[in-house]
Amino acid sequence: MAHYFVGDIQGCYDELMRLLDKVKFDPTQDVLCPVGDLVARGPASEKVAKLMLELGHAVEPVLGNHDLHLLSIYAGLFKDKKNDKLKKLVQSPMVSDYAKWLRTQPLIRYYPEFNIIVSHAGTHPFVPLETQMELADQARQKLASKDYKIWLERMYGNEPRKWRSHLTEEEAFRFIVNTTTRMRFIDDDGALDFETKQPPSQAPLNLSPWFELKPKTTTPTPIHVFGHWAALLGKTDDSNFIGLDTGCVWGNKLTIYKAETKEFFVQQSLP
Ligand SMILES: [Mn+2]
Repeated sequence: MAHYFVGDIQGCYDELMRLLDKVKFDPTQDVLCPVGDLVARGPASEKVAKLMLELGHAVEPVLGNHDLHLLSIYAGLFKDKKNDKLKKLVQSPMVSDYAKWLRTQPLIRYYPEFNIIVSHAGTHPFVPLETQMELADQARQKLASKDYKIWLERMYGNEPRKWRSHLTEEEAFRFIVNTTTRMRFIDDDGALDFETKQPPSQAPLNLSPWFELKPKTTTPTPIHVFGHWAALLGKTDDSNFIGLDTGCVWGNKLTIYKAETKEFFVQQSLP
């Protein structure tokens, strides 16, 4: 049995299948752990969605911003934009099953056997991990509930940028969704920044990539596995932060990390 963490698939079905072949993925024994953004922007989101439903217990994803956005489109809050390339999936008869499955998936997973924490964008270095895991679990329950449309509507917006213990339920929900699915840069005060689009080397001086800020705690932090930031091409300069979004949908690569052996496997984007 092996755990295969895979970067942002974004509808790149053929590349995913080649990689699964390469690692000899066996759904009766192994687990595929996508780091979010399973669909959108790529050529075959509907095939990826179908595969996820077929894999059943052999797949353990966390939600990314595009996965949440698909749920909002499915819920009728938005029309799918041409760039999203979600039309086939949204019109497919299995979309209701896929949305139902997606709604029960978490924002954060923790694998104690590897001391690995997984989320799509990352976790906030200044907020205790236990707090974030609790908030993420509350968010999962909201999205799995019959009130999920209300919570999807409340999800949109950049505020609050900073964590405080007296946020309202809605503010806390938005904070944990934004942190785990959209975060890239954080300022010196710990406020999330969503405006900066530059790579880390060209970012304003008061901003740092979330994984470069040291947590205000003495307990050792787990190994973080994340996606979302294709411009990094997986590079964090810190082996405790494993970036798996290597930009397959942008013509680069899809990456798998096998936790048992700490090996990386890559598949070049197909023409
Ligand atoms: Mn993303």
